[in-house]
Amino acid sequence: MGYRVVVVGATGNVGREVMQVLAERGFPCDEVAAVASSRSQGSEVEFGDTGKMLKCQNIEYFDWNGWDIALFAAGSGPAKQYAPKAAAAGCVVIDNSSLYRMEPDVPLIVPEVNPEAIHDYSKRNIIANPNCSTAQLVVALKPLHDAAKIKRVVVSTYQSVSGAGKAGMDELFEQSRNIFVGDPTEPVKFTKQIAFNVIPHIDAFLDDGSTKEEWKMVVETKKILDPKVKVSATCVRVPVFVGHSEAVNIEFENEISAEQAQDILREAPGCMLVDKREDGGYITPVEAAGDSATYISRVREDPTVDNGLVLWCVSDNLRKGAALNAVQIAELLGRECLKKG
Ligand code: 11C
Repeated sequence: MGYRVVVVGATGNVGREVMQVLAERGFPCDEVAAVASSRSQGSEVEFGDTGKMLKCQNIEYFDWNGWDIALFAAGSGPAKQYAPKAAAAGCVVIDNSSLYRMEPDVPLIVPEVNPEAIHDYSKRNIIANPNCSTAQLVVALKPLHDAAKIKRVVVSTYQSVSGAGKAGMDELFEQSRNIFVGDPTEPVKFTKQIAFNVIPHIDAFLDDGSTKEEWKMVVETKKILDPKVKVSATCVRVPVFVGHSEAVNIEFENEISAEQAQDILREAPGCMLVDKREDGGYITPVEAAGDSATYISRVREDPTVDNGLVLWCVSDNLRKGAALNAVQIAELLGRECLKKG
């Protein structure tokens, strides 16, 4: 016996990936409903590569009763309006938006890092999925924190345009083509030209000069990993279609060598160490796209601080950063709390 699962935002970048990951991992679904806004009502989405087509239902009229789990990938607006309705009907919501992440009675979970938080799901029947750049960061940090206790992290991100949705991907494609054919177009989705450029700005500016994306990395890392860890983040959009990269500088309480860190990361859940210290012996986003792992390369000691390490971390932002992590939460919920059969 399996679960009755709803995918909300089924036609978007993350929603489609959720379908793919559910099918690929053989998540025990008795039934799957594709739900979206009225604009997508009636359009069809494929359940993974199974050939099974699902017709999108309009979220405004969807009856949540009798459904076990709803994976929301529709942004904060629909999450605000519909997640409480689903939750009240007994359907556990796993929400990919930032709306509920920092609410104290909503667990924010990366299963490799804080699986124990799953037991708090019943406080609101809502579980939050972290921001993509946070998810891959904490997967890499957790085993190192367990080994030598992290004091401070300084992270610079190189985030792909798919983090800004399909419109972001279309803008990079079209802008690149238009520049090549000598007919450049003005930016629409991004604030400056993204083709052949980098933009040190993701999400809204805050009063202290940081951006909301940077703030999310700080507060979410604390909530998931350890509130004592200090984080300084600079988030940058780069002209890459899929896959976020991060240069991470870590200061530890206790001694840890690069070799020890490599040994730990080689075995750590969700991590894949590719660190050959030679030409091409590291991972780039093009290679991580479509994959489930958080890749780690370029692990080395930082001689400018006591107990310091530097590393490079890359993951598919639509998978570990969103859809895969959400499905892993659903698997954890099934194993620990909503047992069937
Ligand atoms: C980006 N990280 O790359 C963002 C997308 O809070 O879930 C995801 C935003 C979020 O633009």
